Amino acid sequence: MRKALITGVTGQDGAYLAQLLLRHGYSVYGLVRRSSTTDVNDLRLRWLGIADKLTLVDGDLSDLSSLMRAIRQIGPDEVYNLAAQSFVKTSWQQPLLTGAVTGLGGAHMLEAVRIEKPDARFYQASSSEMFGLIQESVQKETTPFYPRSPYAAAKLYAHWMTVNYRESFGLHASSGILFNHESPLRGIEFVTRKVTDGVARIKLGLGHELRLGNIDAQRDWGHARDYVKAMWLMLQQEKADDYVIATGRTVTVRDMCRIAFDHVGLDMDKFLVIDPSLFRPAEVDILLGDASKAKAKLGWEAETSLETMIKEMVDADVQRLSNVR
Ligand code: NDP
Ligand code: GDR
Repeated sequence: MRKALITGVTGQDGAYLAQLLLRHGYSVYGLVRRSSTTDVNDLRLRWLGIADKLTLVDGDLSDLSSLMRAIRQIGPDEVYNLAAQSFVKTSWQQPLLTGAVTGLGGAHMLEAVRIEKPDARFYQASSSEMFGLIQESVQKETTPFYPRSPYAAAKLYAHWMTVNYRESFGLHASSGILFNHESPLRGIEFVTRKVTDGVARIKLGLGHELRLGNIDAQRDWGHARDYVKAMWLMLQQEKADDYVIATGRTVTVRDMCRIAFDHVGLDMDKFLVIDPSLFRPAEVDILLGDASKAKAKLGWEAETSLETMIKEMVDADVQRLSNVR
């Protein structure tokens, strides 16, 4: 039985990836950091009905010794590094923590693999945020990077370390440059989930407005369930490489929001409030990915439309909030 270790297993992608790997017959291990509320940190795994099907091991990305111990004990065939301080806006308030976890944490993982299990295949969760102030209207693997936040700068460091460990030490290390991907398991602070939760609250009479920042920003949004398949496919290739994963369609926050309001029959213009405090010190105005390399080499393509995904998220939030009323 193949063994996989996922860091960030309690997050959105970690939960979906664990589900996918279990379906493929893997023995799945998830790294979790210590928390005072251990009874809620596996909420997403429970939502997917897989909490009792994987093994959780203690560790923190900022503590190299805990990562080395975990890898030594498990002896994984595949390691997926998904853990990060992943909220871009917080990275301006906690730039050093973001650097330590999202950036240096990636190097810690690479070191732990190189020292303890150099034949393991390694996946690094890189991000379209690295393109930042965009240099080409459609971004692909060869597009120059220009990070616009402490988060993006930290991701860029981990990305180049992944490339460097592949080239220097021959590690089977791949980096997925994933564009935004969402789901009902998305953290509530990210804009799609904030919108679907807000719309559900208004629909149920639990809220009266939705406050957003820059609604002119454009993103290439896909579904997390589709995107974790690409992560797995990258590690099934004979040669490690880097891939852009995207839908090839970009939409404004405003239009994404309208899909959610329309779905429950509400007029967005009556409830949407622009709150300047939600604007960022520097913005990534538009992202649009070209995933043709992933299509050609991995046979991967996005399957879920933005409309289908937003409706699924609104419905899940309506159901969740109806249950707690
Ligand atoms: P989430 O924010 O949902 O999950 C982040 C995970 O990292 C959580 O499990 C969290 O644990 C864990 N974590 C945070 N800090 C540490 C630490 N110091 N040590 C160990 N674990 C830690 O992120 P997503 O699932 O959305 O994203 C997965 C990865 O992909 C991230 O690296 C993200 O930056 C990247 N990415 C995401 C994209 C997206 O659109 N979703 C796009 C491109 C890249 P806890 O539950 O304890 O907080
Ligand atoms: P992003 O996602 O920063 O692209 O990073 P987020 O959903 O936070 O923002 C997307 C865009 O929406 C605008 N926006 C708002 N965003 C939030 N969160 N809240 C608001 O109220 C709001 N109003 C407008 C933002 O300014 C931005 O332009 C995500 C994360 O998952 C990263 O970890 C990942 O690397 C990238 O996607 C790809």
